[in-house]
Amino acid sequence: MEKLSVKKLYSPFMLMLFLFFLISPAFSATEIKLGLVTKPGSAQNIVAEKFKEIIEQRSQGEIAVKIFHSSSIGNETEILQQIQMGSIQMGVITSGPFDTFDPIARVIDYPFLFKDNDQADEILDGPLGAEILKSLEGSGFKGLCFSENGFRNLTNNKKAVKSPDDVKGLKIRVMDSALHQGIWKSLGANPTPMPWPIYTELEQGVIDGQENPLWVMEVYKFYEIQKYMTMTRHVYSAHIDVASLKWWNSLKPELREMIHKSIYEAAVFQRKDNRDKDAGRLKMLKEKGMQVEENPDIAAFRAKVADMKNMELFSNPKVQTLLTKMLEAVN
Ligand code: EAX
Repeated sequence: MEKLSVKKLYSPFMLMLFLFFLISPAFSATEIKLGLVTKPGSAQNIVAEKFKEIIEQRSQGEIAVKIFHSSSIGNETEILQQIQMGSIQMGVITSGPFDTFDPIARVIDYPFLFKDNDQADEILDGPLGAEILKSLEGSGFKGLCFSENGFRNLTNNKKAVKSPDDVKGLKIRVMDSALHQGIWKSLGANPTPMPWPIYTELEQGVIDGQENPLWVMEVYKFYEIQKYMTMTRHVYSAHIDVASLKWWNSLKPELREMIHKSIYEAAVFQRKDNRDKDAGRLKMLKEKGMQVEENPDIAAFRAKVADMKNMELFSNPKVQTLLTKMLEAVN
């Protein structure tokens, strides 16, 4: 057998190979896998695309974003689990499903909390929003900022709904969230938790209705299968834009700052985009034949959920304290 000579080891080829491995990390981009459950054109995907555009340009190739949309890597709860483990780096996820991981997220979705978009921005971009983002670190998430789904409205295929009396017995699909189930139980409906998407279930009548912001009725063509819409605006639905804490802690501070700044810019862009489009959407949904109740008896809806702050759902002291602060801040 031929002996491995020192001369061979130091051959020019070996030297080049060694040098290549030494410097290669400098050339390889950091890939961010980002998960979401909705499709192109959706609120979540608009945030993700904008973030990709900003960060890839700003980092001059150091960061590459790969978007996994349409539940291709799982539903919202499953994406969050992958983010916790660090196999997925980021997500644009509706606030509702976070409450399985940290009940603090419930506070955002408290019924009839924010009076309008400006108030939602002011509070979620301020110190109370920061408390929520910080709290998520306890579950392995780096909460970065809030983008939006928007104010949620009820649709159904059974009857026109003007007051909570009309809701009685309706089978309403809700997100995987104890709070959302609680809200619809308090309103007298029959809430059924189900992950996104839900078109087939609505079409087949497994559920009578659902609740979501206007963009959803447009992008998912719910006007084809839901006759009635009521502008309940019962919950302001945020997305929490998150990263895996494990991954985040492994990044250089400059990179963290760049990511944080870029996702926040994307979120601000998307909130405005979403709001700018709402009037046109309402018009279009009516043209498509939806029967819209624009002035439901909101006072009656509010009265049905007025006691929710005293429910078991909010009994955790950290959650109760934040909810109290929030309710004071919106008044
Ligand atoms: O954005 O599950 C839901 O109802 C969410 O709002 C959905 O992801 C659409």
